Amino acid sequence: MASTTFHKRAITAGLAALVLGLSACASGDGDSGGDDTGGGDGGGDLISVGFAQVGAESGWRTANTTSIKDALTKEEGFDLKFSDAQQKQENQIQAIRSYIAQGVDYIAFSPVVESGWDAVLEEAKTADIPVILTDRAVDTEDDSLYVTFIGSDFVEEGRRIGAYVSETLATEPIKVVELQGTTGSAPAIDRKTGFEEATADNPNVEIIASQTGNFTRAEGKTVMEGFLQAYPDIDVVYAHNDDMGLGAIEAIEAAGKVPGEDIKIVTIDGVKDGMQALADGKITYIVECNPLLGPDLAEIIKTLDSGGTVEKRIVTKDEEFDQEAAKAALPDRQY
Ligand code: GZL
Repeated sequence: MASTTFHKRAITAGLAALVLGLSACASGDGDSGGDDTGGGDGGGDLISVGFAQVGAESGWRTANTTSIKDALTKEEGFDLKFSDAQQKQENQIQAIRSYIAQGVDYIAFSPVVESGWDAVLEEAKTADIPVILTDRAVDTEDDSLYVTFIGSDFVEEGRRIGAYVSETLATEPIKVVELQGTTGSAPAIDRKTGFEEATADNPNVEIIASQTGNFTRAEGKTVMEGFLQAYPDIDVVYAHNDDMGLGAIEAIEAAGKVPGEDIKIVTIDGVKDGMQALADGKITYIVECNPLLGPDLAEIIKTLDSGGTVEKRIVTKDEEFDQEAAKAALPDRQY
């Protein structure tokens, strides 16, 4: 479904070009003269973008931040304003309000949780500032509050890792513990949904415990320590991201067990530390979640700024890896 947004900059561009053209015609000297009235007409005018990032909770987030900062540079025509919300929704809302007050041309953000955004997005809409969702979605009845959402399909990621567990690991009864991502976040909700869908028909798969580790290595380790004390017969850990899986490895080894042998770990993301653990046999399988959204975000903004249209939902592509595939991919991996 295409979405059309002729942002004020694009209209201004047209008007500015028209005025400059007329004045040049009038003066006959062909010199447009005067200041660039902010029309993105190549007159050195930067596109100002306010980006409200979730935080710096994981290797994935670090790679995502790097990708955005590397893509939205002054050389590429952007004036990027960037904030880190430390995984707190109130900080993201505050940052978005600050960008509105500054009158940026565009706002982009990765919503830390799905709900509670309508009010601030209404304020951005009233200020005629287009909003682009990256990485995570919002739960809203009014999809006019954002122009597009670019990110992975988290339900599909859950289905893919669930299919691997069901088809490859659950050839006999297995007890699974789940390390969920941030409570209320789109990836945590959807990855759980997809995994349950993919394993529902296999009676060998028993999910005996599920708890949030908030996407961090430290909290993943703490929750896994609790699981190990409560459940002596865990066969598989399903971690919603590599970082919690890496924390689980620390807990499993501290308990005198061998990750990848006594307890198998499957994760989502595919960041370098996770892929290395997979190559080393401590993680058993990874479904990727590509964090390199910066170039796509830059292209989307440039398209909108020139009066173009973009799809309402842009799904990024994700690979999946076993140990051999990880060994092959590691040397050239960008993140
Ligand atoms: C997924 C992203 C998640 C990652 C985690 O797109 O929102 O947040 O899977 C990160 O590593 O913390």
